Amino acid sequence: MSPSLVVPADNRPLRSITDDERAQFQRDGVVLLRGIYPDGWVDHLRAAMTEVFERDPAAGRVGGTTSGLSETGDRTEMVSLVNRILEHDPGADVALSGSSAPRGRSIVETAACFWHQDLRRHYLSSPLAEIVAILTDSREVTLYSDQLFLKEPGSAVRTPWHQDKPYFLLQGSKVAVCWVPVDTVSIENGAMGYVVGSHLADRTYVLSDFVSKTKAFPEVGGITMAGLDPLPPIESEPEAFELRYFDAEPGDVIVHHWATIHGSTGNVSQRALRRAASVRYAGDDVTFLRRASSPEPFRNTINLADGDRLDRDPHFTLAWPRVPG
Ligand SMILES: O=C(O)CCC(=O)C(=O)O
Repeated sequence: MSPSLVVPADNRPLRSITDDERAQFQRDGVVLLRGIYPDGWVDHLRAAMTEVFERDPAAGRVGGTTSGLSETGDRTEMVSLVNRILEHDPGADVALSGSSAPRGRSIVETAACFWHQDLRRHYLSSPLAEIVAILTDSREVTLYSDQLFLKEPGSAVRTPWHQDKPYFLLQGSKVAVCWVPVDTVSIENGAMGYVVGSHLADRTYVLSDFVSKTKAFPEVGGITMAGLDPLPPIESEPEAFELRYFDAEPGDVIVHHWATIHGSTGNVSQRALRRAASVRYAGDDVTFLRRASSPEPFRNTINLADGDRLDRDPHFTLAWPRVPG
């Protein structure tokens, strides 16, 4: 085992969370916690992510997003996808930063925590679950799933504006997403941006297809957008919204509420790699919901009924309070 994959002994955050940070999470739907994540845990995450990104991309695929039966998650390489779209339709509405053709790789790896044991251990043993317990005021926190993002220099592909809620097989209000960078992140290589306060609208929006600026996710494999609200016009009227972008360093963690609209810039830098893990946790009032809009690659493998506690299915594990061992 690589020395970086040895789990650090100390699993507490580096500092306490202030009352002001808790209030920001509640009020704005997002908070940047600077200098809270210990170096040893950042190194551990970086090593685990590197293993995932560098594995054979064809390994172990079952069916991906279409069947909903994948136990090995799903990977999309966005640069090839965008270039294929542009080849067929040079005027396509793809979400890019800058005007150069995208190059390098931009990977979105969904649900690696279901097959990569070091990542799973990370999410269950690191300080993240305790941070979520504090911000959501929860006695218990369960690991739901994860997504890993790699944006290589020049890849330019933005993450379009979207809300996580319609993607997740959950109901309740205490769902929080920890965005954990393992590289220095700026507006040039993929800063996260949030629509401040958008979680308070009590709406569930049509899913983004994750490639274009405004197109909806395709209704394939039983997925439907029926009953969802159209996403607000952030692309066409950005001045009408309070948009907040964050620079971030390894050691910082950004936590957003699952109903907060967010996205990120593309990597237009010459050399600055940008990798981050997005780790999704459910707090006290959250139960399972077989959501018709959800494209989760594992959605048809879950043996739960609506309203069930998540940890009755082995895909979802209680992360806080920590179980010894
Ligand atoms: O890292 C990114 O570009 C997007 C992250 C994201 O959408 C999320 O954490 O839910």
